[in-house]
Amino acid sequence: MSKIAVVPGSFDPMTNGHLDIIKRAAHVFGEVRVAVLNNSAKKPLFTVEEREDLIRQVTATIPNVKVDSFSGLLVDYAKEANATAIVRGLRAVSDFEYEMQLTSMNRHLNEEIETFFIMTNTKYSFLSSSIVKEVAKYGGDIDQLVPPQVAESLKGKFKEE
Ligand code: COD
Repeated sequence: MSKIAVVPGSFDPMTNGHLDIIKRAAHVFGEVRVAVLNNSAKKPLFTVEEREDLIRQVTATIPNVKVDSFSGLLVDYAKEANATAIVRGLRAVSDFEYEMQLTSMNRHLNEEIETFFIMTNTKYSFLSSSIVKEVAKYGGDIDQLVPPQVAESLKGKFKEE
């Protein structure tokens, strides 16, 4: 039976670092569910629908990647999706503490779902959605940092302001 893995995140918006992790996960697992967190407490730049749509466009050529959103607990979403794994990306040692906390809590909530970590390609290790948004806001060049569809949407968002 092919194994399903969830790649969860805020993806506000997706960067080339996220894409790198999704592609690597898709090489290893039978199916990858990219799951966008729908969190009403946060004020994202892109709506959940916009974020899902962008990820769908960018991953359209990877047949075993599906895009979805979730609210509530990640482990509940993973169980519902019949996933046995959660995949997270690691950029640097600074990510480790938060990831360890998240993994331990998820394990406490559901022992059967295992978390796997994939090291990012070093050329994306400095990338985060917030840094990309800041650069885009002030008109900096983001074309090497995000997929073309995301770059276009980001430029559109900041033109609106
Ligand atoms: N290179 C490689 N990986 C990267 C890069 C990069 N440049 N940038 C980000 N990543 C990785 C991150 O490490 C992460 O694995 C993934 O990409 C998504 O990143 P983000 O920043 O979009 O997503 P987060 O960290 O905000 O996601 C947090 C969750 C949504 C997973 C978390 O808040 C959650 O599970 N919420 C649901 C509530 C819940 O279950 N809570 C209990 C557990 S604490």
